[in-house]
Amino acid sequence: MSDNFKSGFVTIVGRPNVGKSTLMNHIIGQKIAITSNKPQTTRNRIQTVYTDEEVGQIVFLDTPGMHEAKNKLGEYMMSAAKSTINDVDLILWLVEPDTKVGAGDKKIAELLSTVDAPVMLVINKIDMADGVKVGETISAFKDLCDFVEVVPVSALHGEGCDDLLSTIFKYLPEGPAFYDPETVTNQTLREITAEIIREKSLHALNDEVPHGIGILIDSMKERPGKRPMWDIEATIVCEKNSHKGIIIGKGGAMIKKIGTNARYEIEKLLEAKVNLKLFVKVKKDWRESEYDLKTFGYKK
Ligand code: GDP
Ligand code: MG
Ligand code: K
Repeated sequence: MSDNFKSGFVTIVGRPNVGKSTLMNHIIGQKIAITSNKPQTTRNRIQTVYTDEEVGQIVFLDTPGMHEAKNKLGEYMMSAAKSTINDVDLILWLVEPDTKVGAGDKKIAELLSTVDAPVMLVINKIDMADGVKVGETISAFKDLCDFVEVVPVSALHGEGCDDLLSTIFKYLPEGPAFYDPETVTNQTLREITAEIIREKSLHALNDEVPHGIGILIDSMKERPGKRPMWDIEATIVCEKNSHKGIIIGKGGAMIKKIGTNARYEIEKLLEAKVNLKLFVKVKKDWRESEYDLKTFGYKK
């Protein structure tokens, strides 16, 4: 490690679907945070670590998209975003290239004006941007907030990501690494496995089940023997009987698709064969209860 090694915490804020998880995945180069077209699929406090042994270490706190609270889950996510913002050295505000400033953005700006950490405007999805619109978006957002930098990127294709990383390091203090250089996340295998199943479920279900699913890993065991092999049982929890039907699908087609896609990803993660059994359970109003939020992984 170099003499003036830098290290610090960075958080990404922005509306749902602007590409926060995709950016994390690109920077780390493997799948950690889940991505989905459906907003609010990212749990709080997933720490993702990027290390350049010559330069420094960045610990990203992947926050959920900030939004108006609609129920307990919403409230929790808003307060999680608030608490993250106060603990970081730098904030990235991610926006899409063609964005009109909305009420939510004004709220984010208001929140950011109360913290000391510098804020960087990151324009994502420039692969699908029109230059004029980008210019308009930048000036509209500059009226809201005092940005230290404006950086355009395409998280999906990786354009601008190296520039983004070196710009981030400019704003981090000198200090030792928090994690080993090999570390990419603070999540356990169990948590990542649940995230993978959640992601595959949301992708397969598209918009059919309105964002109310939770994933429970019931058991996860490595089978003794020469060949690496894991047995995993997990339950997809939903709010209504009608949702259960959709998740199972005609003749079990949907749950089979979710299982196949998840198993493929989990096998790569564990570098082993995986025997995955999925169950579906209805639990009404689980998103409203504090206890259930903890059980389903939204812990404080
Ligand atoms: P989050 O809710 O902010 O975490 O957003 P996600 O990372 O889940 O991304 C939402 C959607 O935008 C996904 O379908 C991504 O594939 C897509 N997306 C993310 N970054 C880019 C990008 O740079 N270019 C394009 N074209 N799509 C992107
Ligand atoms: Mg996300
Ligand atoms: K998302």
